[in-house]
Order: sequence, then C-alpha cells, then structure tokens
Amino acid sequence: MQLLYQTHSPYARKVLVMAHETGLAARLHVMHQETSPTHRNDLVFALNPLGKVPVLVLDDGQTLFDSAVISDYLDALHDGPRLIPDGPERWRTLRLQALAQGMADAGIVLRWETERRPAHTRWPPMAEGQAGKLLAPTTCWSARRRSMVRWTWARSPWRRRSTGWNFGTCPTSVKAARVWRRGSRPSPGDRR
Ligand SMILES: N[C@@H](CCC(=O)N[C@@H](CS)C(=O)NCC(=O)O)C(=O)O
Repeated sequence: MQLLYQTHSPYARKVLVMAHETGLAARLHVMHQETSPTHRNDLVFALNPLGKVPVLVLDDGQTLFDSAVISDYLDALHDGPRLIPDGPERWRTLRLQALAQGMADAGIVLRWETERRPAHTRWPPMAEGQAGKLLAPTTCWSARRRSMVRWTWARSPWRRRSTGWNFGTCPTSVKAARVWRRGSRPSPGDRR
C-alpha cells in the first residue's frame, strides 16, 4: 500500500501513528507529497479530487481518504485488539478523534492567518477564534486529564507501549496558539 503523506500534516501523521500502533507500518510505502490550496499537486488531485493528503492507495489500486477513513481501514486489517473498538467505547473513541481532528483543523487555519497568508489579508479576529478552539480542548483535558488519560490507558490494548493514539496529534499547534495568544493580547483582561 502507498501512503501519500506530508511531514507537517497532522492528519497524515495521525495515519502513520495508527499504522505503527497496529503493526502495519512495514506494509506502507510512504511517499511525501507537498500540496496546499495555493500549490496544486496534480498527483494528489488525480487520487483525491479534494487535492488533500493523506491518501492511501491500496494494492488493487483503490484509493482511500481522509485520515479518519484510512484509520478505520487500517484498524480492520490487523489481528490485534481494535484501536477503534465496537460497542459503547466506539463512540467515546470517535469523539476523541473528532476533538483531535477539530484541533488539527483549527491549527491549520491559525497557521494560514498568522503566517501563510500575505500579511495584508490576515484577519486577527479569525486567528484569535481559532487559537481559542485549540486551547479550549486542552483546558478540558486539564480539567479531566486524569480521568481521560486513565480511561484511555485502562482500555488501550497497547498500554505497555503507548497511552493511546488519540493524544499527541497537535502539540505544535497548541504551542502556536499559546504563542499567538501571548503575542496578540495587550493585556490579560483584553479578550476582544
Ligand atoms: N479531513 C482531512 C484533512 C486533510 C488535509 O486538510 N490535509 C492537508 C494537509 S495538512 C492538505 O492536504 N491540504 C491541501 C489542500 O487543502 O489543498 C483528513 O482528515 O485527512
């Protein structure tokens, strides 16, 4: 199987972590592909009409995207305990995945608003709003940290090796949000 991948993509990294956690990494041929809305990558577009990575190309030529679909697919391929289990735990796991996914989405918009857009088109209230989306889940984690981590740990079939694949997709984005918040606020009370 070929994985079209981008080193700095949280979604692509999520899939690669999944492949390692499920023991499938050796079956993936990882191909780095730069792509962005402003730099079209024709190879990626040929496989995914949205032009986004990750894309998984199966041995029979079928393609799968996006990262949640690929993760679910990989989870069905191995013989070990499922990382996305059936039953009531499924919903809690998928909810955590949605949280990580939403943080990745917010991190990407934040990066566009603070770095990638031409300076005169940047809109600070948008950056502020996205930074809030990145930081709110971490506050929620702090409040519930022990119970969430304990829950993941207790149920993770890989608990001797990992604390669960749901954590750790976006530490860089969270750091970026904190830096943005610190730099953009004239005073701690000014929430705009
Ligand atoms: N929901 C998708 C998001 C994928 C995504 O946005 N990938 C970015 C890289 S971080 C990309 O390929 N962007 C190119 C574009 O938007 O044209 C997933 O989970 O796979």
